[in-house]
Amino acid sequence: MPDVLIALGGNVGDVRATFRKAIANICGMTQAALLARSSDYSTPPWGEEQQDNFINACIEIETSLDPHALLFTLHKIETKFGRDRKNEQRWGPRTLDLDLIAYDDVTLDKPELTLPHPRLFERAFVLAPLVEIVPDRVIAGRRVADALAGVSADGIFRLPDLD
Ligand code: A4P
Ligand code: MG
Repeated sequence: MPDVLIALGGNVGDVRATFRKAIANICGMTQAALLARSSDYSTPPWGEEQQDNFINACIEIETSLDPHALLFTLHKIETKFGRDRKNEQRWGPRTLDLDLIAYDDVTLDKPELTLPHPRLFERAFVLAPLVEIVPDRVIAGRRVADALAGVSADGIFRLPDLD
C-alpha cells in the first residue's frame, strides 16, 4: 500500500487536542494504518510573523486512497475542525492545516496538488517533526535529516508528550 507523509499545523484553539482527534479521523476516513506519529513541536510563525506560535507534527500512514481522494478527505477533516478557508489569509492563523508532504515517490505538478510538497525544504517546522519519524527517507532526491541540517530551526522545540 502507498506510504504517505502528512504534516499537521495549527495555532488557534487547543491544537494538540485537535491533532489527536484529527489523526483518528484521518485513519478512520481514509482506511489508513498509522505507521508513525512524531511528537508535537512548538514553532515560530513562518510567512506571516505577526501571529501566535504554531504547533506542528507529522504522521506516516498507509492508505489505499489515491492522492486526490486523500487530499479531498484531508480538506473535509480541516473543515470539521473549524478551518474556514474562505475567511482566512494565506499563511495566517488557522485551527488545522493538513498538508500532503509525500505520497510514495509520486510526483505531481498541479496547483490543486503538487507532490512532493513544493515548500517542504524551506520549512523547518515540517522537517523537524519529519526527521523524528523518517530521518533517512529520500524525498525529491534529498534525505530528510540532511534537509533539516540545511535550514534554521531557531525557536523550534519538542513539546513533552501528553500523558
Ligand atoms: N495544494 C497543492 N499541493 C498540496 C499539497 N501537497 N498538500 C493546494 C496540501 N495542499 C496542496 O493550501 C492551498 C492549496 O494548495 C490547496 O487548495 C491545495 O489544493 P492551503 O492549505 O489551503 O493554504 P495555505 O496553508 O495557506 O498555504 P500553504 O502554502 O500550504 O502554506 P502553509 O505553510 O500550509 O501555511 N508557520 C509555522 N511555524 N507552522 C505552520 O504550520 N503554517 C502556515 C500555513 C503558515 N506559517 C506556519 C505554518
Ligand atoms: Mg496548507
